[in-house]
Amino acid sequence: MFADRAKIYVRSGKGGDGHVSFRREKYVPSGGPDGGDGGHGGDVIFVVDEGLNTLIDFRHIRKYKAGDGEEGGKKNCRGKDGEDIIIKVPAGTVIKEAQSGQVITDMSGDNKRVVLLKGGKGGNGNQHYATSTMQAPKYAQPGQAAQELELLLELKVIADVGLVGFPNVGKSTFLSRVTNARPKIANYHFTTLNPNLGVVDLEGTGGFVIADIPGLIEGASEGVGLGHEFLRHIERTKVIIHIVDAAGTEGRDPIQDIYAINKELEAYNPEIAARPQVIAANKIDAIYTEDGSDPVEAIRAEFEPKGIKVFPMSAVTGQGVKELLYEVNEMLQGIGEETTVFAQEYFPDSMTGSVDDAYTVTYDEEEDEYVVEGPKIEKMLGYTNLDSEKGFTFFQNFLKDAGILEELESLGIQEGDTVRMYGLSFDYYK
Ligand SMILES: Nc1nc2c(ncn2[C@@H]2O[C@H](COP(=O)(O)OP(=O)(O)OP(=O)(O)O)[C@@H](O)[C@H]2O)c(=O)[nH]1
Ligand SMILES: [Mg+2]
Repeated sequence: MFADRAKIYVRSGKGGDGHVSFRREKYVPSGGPDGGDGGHGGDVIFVVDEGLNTLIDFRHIRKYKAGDGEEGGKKNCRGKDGEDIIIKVPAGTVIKEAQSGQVITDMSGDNKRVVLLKGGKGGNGNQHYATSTMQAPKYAQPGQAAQELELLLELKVIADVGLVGFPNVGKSTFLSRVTNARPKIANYHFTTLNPNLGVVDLEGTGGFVIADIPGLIEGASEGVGLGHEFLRHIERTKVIIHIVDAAGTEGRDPIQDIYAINKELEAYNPEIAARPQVIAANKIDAIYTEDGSDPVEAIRAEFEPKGIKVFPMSAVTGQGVKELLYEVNEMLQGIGEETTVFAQEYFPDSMTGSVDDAYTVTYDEEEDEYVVEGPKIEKMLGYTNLDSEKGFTFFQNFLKDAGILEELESLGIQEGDTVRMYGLSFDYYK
């Protein structure tokens, strides 16, 4: 398991309830309503932190909750808002809904700050509900509910060029030679466990970013070695440098190696396999063959007819490295600027506003009453003066249009039965 995937739970803050209270004044027998509004719940906000490059922090803390809004108080006192929670992630983090795996947002490019879950709105205090006919409203609006989601965070680094190849072929050596990055280099397999990024500062060009990833081996797509999950880090790259040990220092045949790696790329994602590729025939300083044949020529003869260019090089001595870089730069120029950005597939309720439409209709056996609840109902109750005939007709029409009457009927409601909504009760008549 790499530190570039994490599953976390997030919850926004609940809105504080509105308050019911009445003014107490000397010589005034019963004052007007002065119940304050509830505070808003805190939002769940994701921001990009350029200083981060792994999701390791999310292995230790898995639950992230914003603060709840406080209840309103007497004397029109508004409840305190709940605190937002700000979650910092590295650039290139793709946020998905955990169950479906669908993308909610891709924290890359200009997308540096996203309100993923909005806090619930605070409820209105009873100060809002006084009307000429209802002087002493005993109703206040409850705060909106909190929202929660299980999220999958996946880091897909943003680089122009990806390095692929077997372990030990010299990927990290190459990165350290051509960029400012200083990855670990060692003569054993799987030295690299997390991706390394480096910037190539090539004379006369704008430069580009290279991602060095762990080595692949045959069967990686079935989980052999480190598996192939980390290939997600080259999903956004435009060009692939396929590094092969042309000297065959571990006894493998370079041509077979190239085919084996390409097969693994294909198994992970055919789109990556189809991306423009160049072959870096590395370790030419170590080539020795008994019959004097040139393995680089063999690689060329095999792959150049397929349109893949082959560059002999030594990442250790630096021989041939410049030629390869200029070719890659040329390829990048031809492809243009845009990086792959993952489009939104999953829409949390609070991003679309549809949370306001939700309502429930239930039957309360104990009280022998039908209960209608939901934020939209509350809102309507808040706006409507039910004491006036006009207001009441308006509210009835709303119940009909929203499909609530139909639901009540399907639950078996009879004329004269009681319907309860947020502290208001009335009898049902057609
Ligand atoms: N002779 C020679 N040795 C090289 C060359 N490039 C790399 N090496 C050596 O090969 C070994 C592996 O190099 P790394 O750069 O760590 O290889 P890697 O592909 O990043 O390996 P993993 O991270 O394990 O996948 C080290 O001992 C390097 O010194 C080269 O051009 N010539
Ligand atoms: Mg390495």
